[in-house]
Amino acid sequence: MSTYGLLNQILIMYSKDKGIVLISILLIVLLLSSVAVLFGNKYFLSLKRAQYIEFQSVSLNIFRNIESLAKDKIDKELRFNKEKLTKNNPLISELMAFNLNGAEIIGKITDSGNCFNINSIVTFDGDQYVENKKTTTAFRKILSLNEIDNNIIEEVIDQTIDWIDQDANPRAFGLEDYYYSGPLHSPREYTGMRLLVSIEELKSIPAVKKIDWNIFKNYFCAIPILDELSLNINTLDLEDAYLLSSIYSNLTIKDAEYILDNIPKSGFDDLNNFIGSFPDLDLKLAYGKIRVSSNIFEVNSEMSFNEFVSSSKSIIIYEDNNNGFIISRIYNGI
Ligand SMILES: [Ca+2]
Repeated sequence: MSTYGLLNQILIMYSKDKGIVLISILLIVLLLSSVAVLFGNKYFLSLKRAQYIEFQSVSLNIFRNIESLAKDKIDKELRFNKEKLTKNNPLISELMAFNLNGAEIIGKITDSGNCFNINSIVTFDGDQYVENKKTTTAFRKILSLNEIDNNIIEEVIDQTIDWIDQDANPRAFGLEDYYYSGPLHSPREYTGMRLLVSIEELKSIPAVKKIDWNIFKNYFCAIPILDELSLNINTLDLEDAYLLSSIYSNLTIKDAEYILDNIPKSGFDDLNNFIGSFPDLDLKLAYGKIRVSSNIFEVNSEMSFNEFVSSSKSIIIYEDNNNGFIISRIYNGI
């Protein structure tokens, strides 16, 4: 017998108490529908959670695959064309884009040899990290060009070196654990005592908070290797004039812009070719190395599916024997 038939019978049986029966039925219907809504929400939530967990594990797999695909491409490029890396090399100018069952995946390789590696602010003197004076000179210049006060620049230098070095002695304008683990700092923490793996780590240094973050975002990177400051001239853009100017004592922004505007499409072949192309400029005294190729790459991948978005960033470094190593890997959104 159908529900409707049953209801009809009840109504006939208790026709005298029609009102009461009707109200009871309405109440039951109300109760059942609220239970349904409750179950529905729970079901929807657990479905969402299951979807997210799947998205998370697919993302991780995809990122590993993009990373090894990127590594293959770089391996091949370095095997055949190690001497020079220019802006229009397909390795860095072309995206890797895929669509996988509705998920959009984009991978991009960039040259990490054309930014100011903050870790070059230190060098290793045998048993500890100490200031690299050539880099701090370049650092002073790039921040002065950005109109930062000298006092603040000295604070950023000393606090960054203190964050990396392994002693507990603060430099003249520096800060050590007594500050970071004390009541003035929140959350309480200890200094890194290691090289930075992400430029974002600078955000916890008090003097850095006094400076427009875009300056660090635009020119700096954190490659966790100990090496002097170096730039690949062939992949710099016109916006990198401050960066290029900073590593030469006598190079104005205008001079740097002139150089960047005149990089041949096929790039410079070597340092002499670069210096010889600008006989009127003083390119002798440099606070870092100018290179025409790179051995450090960043691989960025992004995956989006419905409202879920995740991304990853890996840094790959190549040593002289052409073996590539992943030296850092950061995930977002998963
Ligand atoms: Ca120190």
